[in-house]
Amino acid sequence: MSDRSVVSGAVTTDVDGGGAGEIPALAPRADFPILAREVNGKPLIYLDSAASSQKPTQVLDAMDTFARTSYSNTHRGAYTLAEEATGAYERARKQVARFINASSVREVIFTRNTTESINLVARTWAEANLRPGDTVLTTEMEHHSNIVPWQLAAERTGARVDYVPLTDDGELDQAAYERLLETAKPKLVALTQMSNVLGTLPPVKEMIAKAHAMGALALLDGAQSVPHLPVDVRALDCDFLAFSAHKMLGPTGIGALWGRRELLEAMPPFLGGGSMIREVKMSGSTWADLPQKFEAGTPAIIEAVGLGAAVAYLSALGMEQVRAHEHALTRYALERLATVPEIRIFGPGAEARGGTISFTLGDIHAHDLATLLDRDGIAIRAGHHCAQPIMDRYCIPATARASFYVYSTSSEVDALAEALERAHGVFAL
Ligand code: C6P
Repeated sequence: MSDRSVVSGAVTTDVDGGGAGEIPALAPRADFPILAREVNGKPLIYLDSAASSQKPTQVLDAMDTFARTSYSNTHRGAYTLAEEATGAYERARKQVARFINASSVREVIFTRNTTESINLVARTWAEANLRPGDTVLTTEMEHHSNIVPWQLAAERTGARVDYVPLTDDGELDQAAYERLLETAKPKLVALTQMSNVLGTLPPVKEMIAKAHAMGALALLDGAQSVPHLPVDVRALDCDFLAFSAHKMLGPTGIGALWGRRELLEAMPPFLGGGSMIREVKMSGSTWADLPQKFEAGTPAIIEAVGLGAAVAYLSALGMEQVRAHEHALTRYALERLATVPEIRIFGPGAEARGGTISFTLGDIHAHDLATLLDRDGIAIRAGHHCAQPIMDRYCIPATARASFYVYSTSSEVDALAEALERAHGVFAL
């Protein structure tokens, strides 16, 4: 990684960003081989990092080298490769623990992704703790991964799910939140740290403090925050945090659940099988210590190494710089996109959001827009983004969504705005 990569959101002349007045990429674009390809004869402009980010050579090489030289199963053999593989896997856990400032490496459970991490809590903690009439409080702004597991838990336990409503500006209604804490007395508040549709960054620290004051635990969905902001579980004082490697420069197939040690220790296991036991008798079994208790079966070993390399790459960039870069780009994008005729941008202003912008353009369907932009080599996402309650709240079937990351530049924002202007012209005919 070059020294230049730590210059954040600066307005400079730069090979990674174009001419003077540009916001260059924070990370060297040459680190990301896929960004050199063309799509439909045009240079790829990748604006769908909120769905899945691209991987730098450093991550690809770390996985490749490990697979070529040190791969075997973990925690099982007494031979050299098994020790090396176990060491690499556990090093990745330490890197993740440090990245989120966990107080113990045992508090980091590797899962497949954010979805599995939340389901783990919604099966084990919820079944052990929820009783008929209890409430889990989530919000109208959540991804389905932070709604459906609680609905399923409620069906199994007789508890109910309540929702903090959204305001017209795409914020969580804080007065309603306080009312719901008072009236519903939830056992747990399940809250996103950043909306994957509106980009909103709710005031989670204050919301967690209020939840605790009312005796509720707080789970954070960090799928969109951990890749883009400094996240410190001790400073936030949350009880659980869920996130996915593939949105933070790492591979698919691995994510993490961080949980407070005493809570994880008290929770029953999630999946049963190899690796998660202390002793198995035909009359019954006992469980391994954390984190193995929650890691049944052969884990995603190569992917863990990739996640470790992704964390190292992001740490070298600096998460404050990542946030500053995306903030600068988002502020620029909100201004530039506002000049596109008939555009409607959802969510709050740049100060209260991350680098994800959802919009509609006149009555052009979001899917048509995404298809048209693809002809210009521009990748954006279209649909309900697994957040149908948000679509219902704003009475829309879908949005188009552009999202930024460490390799994004203001030239790409300009290309997006110009392509939208052309699309508007085509559909206006
Ligand atoms: N959002 C998007 O395009 P998984 O699929 O388990 O890695 O992540 C689920 C998830 C949970 N919470 C939030 C806030 C998310 O944004 C996501 C994934 C992608 O918005 C895919 S739908």
